Amino acid sequence: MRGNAIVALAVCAGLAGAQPTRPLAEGLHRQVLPLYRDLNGGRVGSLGIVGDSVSLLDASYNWQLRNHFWSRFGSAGDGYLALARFDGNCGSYGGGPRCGLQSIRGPGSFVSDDTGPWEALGYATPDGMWGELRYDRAPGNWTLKTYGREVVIHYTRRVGGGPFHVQLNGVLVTTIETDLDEGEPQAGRFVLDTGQDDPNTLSTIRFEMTSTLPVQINAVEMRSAACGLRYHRLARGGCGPARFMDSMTQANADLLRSLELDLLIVMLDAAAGDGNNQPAIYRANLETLVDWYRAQLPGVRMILVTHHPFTPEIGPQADVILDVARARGLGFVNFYDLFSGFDEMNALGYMNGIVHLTPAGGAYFGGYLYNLLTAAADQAMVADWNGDGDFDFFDVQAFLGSFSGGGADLNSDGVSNFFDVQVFLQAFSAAQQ
Ligand SMILES: [Ca+2]
Ligand SMILES: [Ca+2]
Repeated sequence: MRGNAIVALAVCAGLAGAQPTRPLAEGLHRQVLPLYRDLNGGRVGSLGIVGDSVSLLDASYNWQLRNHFWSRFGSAGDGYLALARFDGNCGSYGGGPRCGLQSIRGPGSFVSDDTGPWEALGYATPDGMWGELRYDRAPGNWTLKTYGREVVIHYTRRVGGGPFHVQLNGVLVTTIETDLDEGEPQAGRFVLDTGQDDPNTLSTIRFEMTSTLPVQINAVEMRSAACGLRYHRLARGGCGPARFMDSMTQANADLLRSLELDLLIVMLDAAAGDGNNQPAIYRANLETLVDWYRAQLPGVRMILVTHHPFTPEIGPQADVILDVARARGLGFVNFYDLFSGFDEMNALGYMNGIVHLTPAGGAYFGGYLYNLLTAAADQAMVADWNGDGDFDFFDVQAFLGSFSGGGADLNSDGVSNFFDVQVFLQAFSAAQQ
């Protein structure tokens, strides 16, 4: 009896003292498969990242992640980029790689902030960001220099909106009407063919309003003539799930669908409206937002990523993110447990201030995430042997068929033997997790 009691006590003490261990990654294989199938198949792979300033700034991990994809698979263009206060750079200034366009704002042109609370015009956009032309004695106008063979102009149609001209390299291309008779704002888009096949040459696009009515133009989406990765920046500084919930609108849903995403990464910590470090409120908001994306973007795979450990408050949020991902069968990536905290990351030269990343920090986390996603994808493509997007018995059957036909040399040593079976089973087992 006494022995049993001691054992029971020890077990309880052991449980009470045990720290919950979060995996560094989970459930990635299923999520990355469509993106890498497109990329490996010589098609366009479309990736969006919903995030805060950590997924916005030019030195950050997101551009470095994109560059890894570009160097292996090519660039399908610079993607969606909002016309906000920070609209990237062309590589001519700033601390990071090329991340966008060159904006020459004329009189009567206004932009949203890139940080903090949403304004009403932002409800129609994925990141709360927008540009607007207004009439102030003269028609407002705006000139952009963009990359890409095609430039998709994302504007908003709304009651009271006016028409605007689109010029390409000084020549009038079209006049777009943004008025609606009634109802909620709607997503509008115009695909402009620049005729420019060189992905590194800028085209000059000019918008000019043609009445006294305001015109809302939110973003350009830059599409190169080539295949490869197209990365869409969908981030806004200082915002968590509660802020992004302002954009759970029909206009934004239609805009997001038009990006034809293969994979959506969500990396949001608790910010204003998320309960001031009360994990239950953060959880409810994250669930609401993630479930809205899942409902509006059926078939788009999703990975939830924690922040790096710049503050211990990220820890409980990492637990929430893992739970939310697990309950929905989404992917999970855990930056939080990669380092012990700010001091360690700062000593490595990764921190710019107390939250943001230096170019070295951006390079580290971008490279780390790329390797993680790519390793999962390499296994996923082996595990889904019959190429139907699922990992199941039929893949085992199909693999054994290939194996007995001598066509399963997975380790590239010239023969199909037991070691190739091992590679397949390892990939298949990892893909099930
Ligand atoms: Ca399969
Ligand atoms: Ca072999």
